[in-house]
Amino acid sequence: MRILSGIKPTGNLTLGNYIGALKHFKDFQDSGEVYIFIADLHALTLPIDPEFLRDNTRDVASFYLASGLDPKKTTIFLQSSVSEHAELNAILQNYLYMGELSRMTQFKDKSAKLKQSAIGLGLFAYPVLMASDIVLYDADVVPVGEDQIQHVELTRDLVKRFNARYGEVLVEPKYQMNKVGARIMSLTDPSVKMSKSDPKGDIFLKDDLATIRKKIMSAKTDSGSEVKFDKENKPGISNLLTIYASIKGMSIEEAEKQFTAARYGEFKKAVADAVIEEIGPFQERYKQIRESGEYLAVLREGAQKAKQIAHQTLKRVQNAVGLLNIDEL
Ligand code: AQP
Repeated sequence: MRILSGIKPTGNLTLGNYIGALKHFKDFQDSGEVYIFIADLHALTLPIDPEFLRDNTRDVASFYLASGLDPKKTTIFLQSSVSEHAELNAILQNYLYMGELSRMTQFKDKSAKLKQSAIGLGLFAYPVLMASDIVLYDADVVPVGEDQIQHVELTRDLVKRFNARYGEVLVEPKYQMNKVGARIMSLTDPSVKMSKSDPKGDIFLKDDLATIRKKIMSAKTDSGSEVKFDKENKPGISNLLTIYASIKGMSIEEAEKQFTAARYGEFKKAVADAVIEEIGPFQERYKQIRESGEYLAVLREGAQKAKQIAHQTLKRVQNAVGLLNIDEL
C-alpha cells in the first residue's frame, strides 16, 4: 500500500493541522510505503512573502521530523524539488473541467476573500496540481482532514476519466480521515475552521505553552454548564471535547464521560493540560531539528527517492497520451 500526504507552508502550522494531519502521518509508517511532502507550489496560490514561505518550509520539514516521521521509513520531500509534479500538472489540467473546479469549496471560500481581478489561475486550478501530486506516486491512500476530501474525490473522478480513455494508467486513491478531529474549529469562533492562512482563534504549534493555556482557558464556550458534545447547540464545548479526545486518542463518548460532573473551567484546564503535555515535548524536538538544520539532508535524499517513482509515472502518462519519447526512438 502506498500512502501520500502533504501540508502547504502557507503560515504557522496550527493545532488543526496537527490533529487533522501531522499527528497521524507516522502511524502509516509500518503499514505501507509513505510519501510525505511539503506542498510549496500550492503555497503560491495566494500571495505570500518569499522569506515567510522559505521560513515556513523549513518549519514544516522540522515539524515532520519532530512528529516522529522516520526518514528511513518515510520519503519526506519538497514538492518543488521534484519537477514531475509540474510536468504532470501540465498534462492532467486537460482532464478536469472548469465547472468542476469552480464548485470546489476551498476555491469558493478563498476566492470570496479576494477581488475578482486578483484571483490567480493557480488558486482555481489547485485541485489539478493536487491530483498530480497524488497520482504521481500511485498513492492508494491519502490521509487528510475533512476540508481536503473534496479534492481527493475530484482526483478519483479524474483518474476514472483518464483510465476510461487510455486504459489502467493511473491508480485511483482513497482518502482516509480520522474519526475524531478531522475538523478543528477556531477557539474564538467555533463556526469557522482553524486555518493557518486565515488565523482566527488559532493555536499555533509554535505558541509558547503559557499562550496555549491562555488561549484554551479563554476559548469561547456556550450557554449552560454541561460538558456535552452537541455541535449545533454547544459548538465551543464540542470543539474542545474533540481536541481533548483526539489528543488523548479516545472517542468523544469516552471524553464526555470523564467530564460529566465537571464545570467549564475545570474542563478547559484539563484540555489545556492535555494539549501542553503533547505539544511541549513536540516543540522541544522541533526546536532542536530546526536549529541543527538536519532536515536539509532529509529533503535532499527524499527528493531523489521521490523522483525515481515520479519519473516512471510521468513517462507512463506521457506515453499513454501520445507524447513522443525521443530518447527511446
Ligand atoms: N482545522 C483543521 N482541522 C483538522 N484538519 C485540518 N487541516 C487543516 N486545517 C484543519 C488538515 O491539515 C492538512 C494540511 O492542510 P494544508 O496545508 O494542505 O491546507 P488546508 O487544508 O487548507 O489547511 P489550512 O491550515 O486551512 O491551510 P490554508 O490556510 O493555507 O488553506 C490537510 O490534511 C487538512 O485537511
